[in-house]
Amino acid sequence: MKIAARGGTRRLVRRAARDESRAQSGGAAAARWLSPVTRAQRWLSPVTRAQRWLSPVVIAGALVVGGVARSADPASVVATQGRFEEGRAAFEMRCDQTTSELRRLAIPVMPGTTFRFEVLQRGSRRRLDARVEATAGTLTGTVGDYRWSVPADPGFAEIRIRTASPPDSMSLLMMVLTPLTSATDEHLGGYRLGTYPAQALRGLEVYRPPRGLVRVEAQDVERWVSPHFQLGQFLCKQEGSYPKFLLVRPRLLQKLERLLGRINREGISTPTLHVMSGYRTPFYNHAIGNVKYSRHIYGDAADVFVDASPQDGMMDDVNHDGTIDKRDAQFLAGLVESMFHESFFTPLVGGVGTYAANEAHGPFLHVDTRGTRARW
Ligand SMILES: [Ca+2]
Repeated sequence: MKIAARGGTRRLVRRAARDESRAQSGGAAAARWLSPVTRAQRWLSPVTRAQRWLSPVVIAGALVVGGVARSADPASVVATQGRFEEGRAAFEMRCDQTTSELRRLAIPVMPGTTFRFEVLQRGSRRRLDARVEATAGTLTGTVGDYRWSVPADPGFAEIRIRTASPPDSMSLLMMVLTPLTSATDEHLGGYRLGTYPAQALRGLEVYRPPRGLVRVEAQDVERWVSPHFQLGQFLCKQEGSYPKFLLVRPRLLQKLERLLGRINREGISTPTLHVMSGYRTPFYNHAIGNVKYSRHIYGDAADVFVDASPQDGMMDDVNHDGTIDKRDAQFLAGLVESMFHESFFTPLVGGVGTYAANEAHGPFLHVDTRGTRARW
């Protein structure tokens, strides 16, 4: 969806920003009574533990042990050199409405469908010959133009793309969704989901209920969804046992990776961002007093902060003024803003909100990719 200059759209954007703002303050209030659980989850989460204790070298080792990537593969060299690597390949992959050069990217697909993707020279429409492999399903296609038959059963599969010229590789984590139609009594696979609003906000496509969600077992939380983010970082904070379900959209991952790269180029060394809140089920979203159209339930919003030095579960003093407050969130918002006129940013346009600390949380930044510009 394009940004339109018509008054109706501007009103909508302002309203969406207000809704999100109200949602966040409601969420903060609810977080106060949920805070013991949240704190426990922070310390018990395998992903958080890994981030807290594992050095980049150990993370690289875990990747090899986990069989996610091989050490000789460019896709696995991220964070092994002691300096920040953006994790971008020398070619592009284009599918549906996404164009990406990230060496890792998770893509949600509905079971039993056909996923078409192209392998392109960066910044051009020229197709490149590639060697493509998939761990499940069937791949067909010719030079740079491929089709993958998505398996009928929900789960994860990997598509690996290798090009000879330029020599590089890419790994797509294909997340075969569990259709939302299989939810009964507001539950999906025993996980409490609640109900998505049946009517899209103002009829907008981005506010239609998702067609399916990603089923996540305990062993899935460390799957890499992009070069510097893992699946578990986006899980809803609601209580419950596995399997859990979530949605994380490629555009959000692309935006977070752009922001992370921008932060590191600013001289702030951090291997990832702390995702305070990623996906929220409609049930959890409602329970914490949020408005029903929050971008978090659609899988393209994240509340984040930099937590690298020290790693203490709080925002760092990223603007180096000796205090940790809303101005640190505003500093990060400024970095997002600085990319606004870059061509790559056009499909990543969305909301940016900054929040001050309260008794439940420190300052943080909200970003989403709703398709229209919203600021608060
Ligand atoms: Ca500061």
